[in-house]
Amino acid sequence: QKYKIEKKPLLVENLLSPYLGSDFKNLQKQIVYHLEHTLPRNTKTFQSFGTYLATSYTIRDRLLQLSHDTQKYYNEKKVKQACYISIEYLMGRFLRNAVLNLNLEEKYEQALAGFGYALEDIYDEEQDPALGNGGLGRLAACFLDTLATHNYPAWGYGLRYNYGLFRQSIGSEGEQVEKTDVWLQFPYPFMVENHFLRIPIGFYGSIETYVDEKTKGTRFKWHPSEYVIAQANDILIPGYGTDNTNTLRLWSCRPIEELDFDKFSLGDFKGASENRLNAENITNVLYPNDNEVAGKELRFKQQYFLVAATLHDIIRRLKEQKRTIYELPDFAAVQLNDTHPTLAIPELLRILLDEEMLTWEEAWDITQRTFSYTNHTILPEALERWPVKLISHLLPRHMQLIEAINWKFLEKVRKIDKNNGELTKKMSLIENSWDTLVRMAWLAIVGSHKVNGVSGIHTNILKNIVFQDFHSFYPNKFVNVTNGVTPRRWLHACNPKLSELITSTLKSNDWIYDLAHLSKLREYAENEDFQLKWAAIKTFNKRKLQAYVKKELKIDIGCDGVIYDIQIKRIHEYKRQLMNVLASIHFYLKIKKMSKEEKTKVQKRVSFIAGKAAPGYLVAKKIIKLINRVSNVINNDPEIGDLFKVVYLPNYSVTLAELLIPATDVSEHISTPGCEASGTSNMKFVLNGGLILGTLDGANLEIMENSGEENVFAFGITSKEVPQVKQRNIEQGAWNLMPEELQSILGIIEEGKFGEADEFRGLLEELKGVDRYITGHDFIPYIKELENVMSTYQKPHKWWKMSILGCAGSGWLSSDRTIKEYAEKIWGIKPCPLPKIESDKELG
Ligand code: GL7
Repeated sequence: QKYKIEKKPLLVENLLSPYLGSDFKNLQKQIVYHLEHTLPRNTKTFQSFGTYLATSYTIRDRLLQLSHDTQKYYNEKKVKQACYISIEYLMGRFLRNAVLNLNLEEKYEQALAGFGYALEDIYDEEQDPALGNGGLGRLAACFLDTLATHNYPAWGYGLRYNYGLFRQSIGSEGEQVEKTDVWLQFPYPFMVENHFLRIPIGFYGSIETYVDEKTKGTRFKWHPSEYVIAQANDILIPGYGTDNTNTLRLWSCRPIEELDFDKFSLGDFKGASENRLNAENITNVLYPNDNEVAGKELRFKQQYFLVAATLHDIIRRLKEQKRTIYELPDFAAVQLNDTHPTLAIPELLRILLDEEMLTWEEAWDITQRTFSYTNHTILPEALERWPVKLISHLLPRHMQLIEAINWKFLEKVRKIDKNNGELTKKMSLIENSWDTLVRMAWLAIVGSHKVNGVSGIHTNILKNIVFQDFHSFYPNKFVNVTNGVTPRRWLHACNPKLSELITSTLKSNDWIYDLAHLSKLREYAENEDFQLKWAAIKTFNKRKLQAYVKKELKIDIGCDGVIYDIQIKRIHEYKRQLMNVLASIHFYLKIKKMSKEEKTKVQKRVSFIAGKAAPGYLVAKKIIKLINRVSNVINNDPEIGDLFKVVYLPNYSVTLAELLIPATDVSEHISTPGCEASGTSNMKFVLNGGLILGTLDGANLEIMENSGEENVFAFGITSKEVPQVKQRNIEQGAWNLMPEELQSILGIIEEGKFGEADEFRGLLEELKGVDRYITGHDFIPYIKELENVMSTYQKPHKWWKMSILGCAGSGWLSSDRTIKEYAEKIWGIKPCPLPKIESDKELG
């Protein structure tokens, strides 16, 4: 039985467009209209893909209308808005989310049923736009959903890459194979190309110096020698149960001149389109690195292109409201999502000084009040530093301004530097090491009024270790805002049965936009009847995954009584997928040694791993290969049968996560403590009744606080203890400290049990030598905790109680809570809901 959600009239229906009525017959007319006029197909050539496109265009119409109303209203009210600049957005599929947020699911179901289609199948026709790598990009997408749902005036700004994150498959040797993600080969109905908004962006060139007649002061002007055009592409973001519809504006790059006609006339056809190809290059591809800097000139160009177009747009919108540039910090709070958009700081300064003719003091004050910066990682390989030479060449005026910022900043530092310039050197925005480099994080800190980490432990590490000097210098600048995830996509949409059970149990669906309501589930944690329902939903979701594995990988896995143990995330040494697969070898060998009798007592388990490796990250690619080789041996060993399986799922994506997370019994978040800034998938698993097997790192710690320590399978040392262990590894050699069990597993790999002995030598040498991620040290506690997971699973009452309590404690993990904190602590923005116009007649 389906729970009926209260219907709220859409503002748009009351205003003008009877065409957009939401009666199912009206929806059918709209779908047929698009089928015939936009695609164009006809009712005889109806197929699922065409139906998906036509259906999506009807949603886009509705959202366009709502977004016009929203912008008009925000402009009238002159409200302050958040502008989130991020070089990545990992949005996931759009259609289901929009239909649910607009509360139109039943109507669309009915409309499509009339054409012989199930809405569920139509959802599956959509590609998953992968314009991001991992957590950082997915967080940005969750934030957009929350901002719209809670009626915050907000914009997202990013890049519309021609090619998203590569598609991954697994080759015959178990290796990762990468293919280009040509996501724009078919139209993407949810992105509206905005041809009216084209902004010229300059590069290279020279700086002119002149005397300002009025003030007699020296002024500068940058004359770029090359220009490209930034064109806006808007994705409209519906909120759940509200008319407010925000915009994610993605810039794509176009040439100033499409075709060089002179060259064309001379027969130089290739040269004639050079301009276009060079320009398109800028937004051609998403760099596939996660937690690592690519360091390529083209990436730097992408970063500048993004911020220059964005600031131009923000200032244009400010001026449209007839406001002055001095009001910028009251008009927009600009959030820098990591250091990738840091060039916004010198760019704004340039605009204010060279174009708006402000004084340095005025310009710097406005800049600092406008920006704030989120740090997402402390891994040294991810902290951006760009060569001064490269910046000077590409953006000469910006380099000059960075030097000026540094000069003025260091003047203040010198006053407190008691140690022979040591502090000044440490805090300088420009570093002299193997090259002269600009430290982007330092620049972001100095140019912002607030800097935040993304979990309690991460912010503490920032304050006390990574940015310690800056924290002493600016004691009020650093704040924590723990990450969160949207319960719309990550529970309501991806796990409809659980959503229904929660709504019917709580007799309200308020939890969908106020997740704290989940705490009321606590009283059902030990209720047998509720536990049975809860467990049945898990089984239902596991069956779906089981069918997927059979269909896609031709592997038979069990379901009832089998633990689904899942680790899904980018492949990275610090995330320790290697430790996971080494443990699988351990359990495999253990089962092989068992008698028949002993085998009957084994808790069955499937260990799933999914995740991509950056194409240039060779160690991570080796780890994928090892997992696949191990999986091949274990899954085909008749002595093991269905007792244990290892399944590597290729091409991990948001869509795959939506299938996996609801089907998980236990998920692994086993990073070396101190390395995972937060992690956000851990939150999604808890929300869906999955238990966590994890280390004392990132948001795992906050999950333990909120859901109860006893409801998490935690193991291992604290981040504070890690440096000592590392030091011991260096001094004594990790091999000498390694437990025997692990030594013998490494021996078996070296003997060539999983392919040629040489294949994995590099991986093993690291473990035996320094073992930077302390796998050896944590191996035994990890195995023990896994055993604890398996024995707990055999006590269903305890297991389901833990699962329900985990979920009940996850109110804190909502991105709605996160955004409220940003709005209050950092941005100073308030919700601005569109007024509801009461209407007694349903149009359509
Ligand atoms: C990350 C962190 O690694 C991850 O722990 C965090 O949850 C996420 C969002 O804050 O940001 N930092 C980073 O560079 N990437 C992340 O996923 C790619």
